[in-house]
Amino acid sequence: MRFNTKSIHVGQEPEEKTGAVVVPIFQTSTYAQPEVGQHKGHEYTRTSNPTRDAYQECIASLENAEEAYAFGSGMAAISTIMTLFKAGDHIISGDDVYGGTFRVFDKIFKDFGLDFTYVDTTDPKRVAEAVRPETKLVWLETPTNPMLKISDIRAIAAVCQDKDIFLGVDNTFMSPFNQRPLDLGADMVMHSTTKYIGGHSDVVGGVVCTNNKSVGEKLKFAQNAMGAVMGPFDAWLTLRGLKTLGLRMERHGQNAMAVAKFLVEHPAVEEVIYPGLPDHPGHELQKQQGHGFGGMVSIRLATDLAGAKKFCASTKLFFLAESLGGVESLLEHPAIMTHASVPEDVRAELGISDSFVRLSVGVEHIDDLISDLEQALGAIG
Ligand code: P1T
Repeated sequence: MRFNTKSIHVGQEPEEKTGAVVVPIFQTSTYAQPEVGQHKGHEYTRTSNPTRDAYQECIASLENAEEAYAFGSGMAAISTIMTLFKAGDHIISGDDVYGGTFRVFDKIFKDFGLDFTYVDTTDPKRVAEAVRPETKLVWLETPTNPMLKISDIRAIAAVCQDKDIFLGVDNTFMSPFNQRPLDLGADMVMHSTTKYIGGHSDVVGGVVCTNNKSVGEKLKFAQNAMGAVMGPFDAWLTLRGLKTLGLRMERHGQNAMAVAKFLVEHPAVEEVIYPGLPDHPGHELQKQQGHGFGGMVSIRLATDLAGAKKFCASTKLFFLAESLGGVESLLEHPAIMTHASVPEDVRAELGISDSFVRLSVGVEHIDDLISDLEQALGAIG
């Protein structure tokens, strides 16, 4: 089956009793057992639930994974991955990651004895140089949030394989439609499914997919033991989102490319960062390792903080909001919003300045989106 067929059919056979073509929401915490010690495949919803199982099977197939485990949020998924490691282990993380990811590493897991080194993963040599005997995991986002830097998954996987280090990729910005890191050598792929996978800004979730049996067993155990699971209704909404993932990603990509091209020409915009633009440093690499460039565009405005705030408050279709990946366009100011927990000097080094704005380009009609940006850029003054 091809991607768009899998997203509609895998794990989604008509229901046995009624023939319902949509997987039901098994909104139950527990399951009646015919006898002590016997059950019909499910005992308790923290451990397993038919709606969540259907969704996990479908998303696993889209990432070309054997197994997938769904969590209550992207951060719950990342936190559960961290529990696979122990005090003294060393983790190499990309230097430009979602602010909440940096925060949980720096403010929580560091105190549990995990040691983190942050490197610019766009150069695989820097990853290799940061490796120590205790290194157990390389964690990367590609494209990164919010600078949209591209890292070579294959090359970094090669660094890890030589040394028995796991490679985990946060694939949130690309979705499995645009990029499948397990095919490129990653051991785990994680998503904030709150974003493109759910796709409608109405549900928070996270998932981890893997082909590594021992990692899968540990994740399954931790999902149940720690209990940061996705509930049945959220799994149902996310499974519904998956059905149109391919269609949406195609339009997100087309719209983002058109928005990027429009912004490049606009005098109020100093810099446009979009991996689909030929002058993006990761453009050729992304062409090789993926199937599209996604819907995220970052810009540096030719103005100051007041001007950037004015722009963000002036768009009408692009809602000023955290998050991304929904059908509706959003924009946000990373320095004040999503990446406020990143120290100021690190933000400055990365280029997350006062005039830096991140756009999540939705699937509305492109002419309306461009008119909206045009009037908001005009309002900067
Ligand atoms: O919000 P949550 O579902 O817990 O996912 C966290 C997360 C993990 N990884 C990436 C790349 C992310 O972008 C996020 C969440 N990001 C936002 C809310 C944001 O606006 O960037």
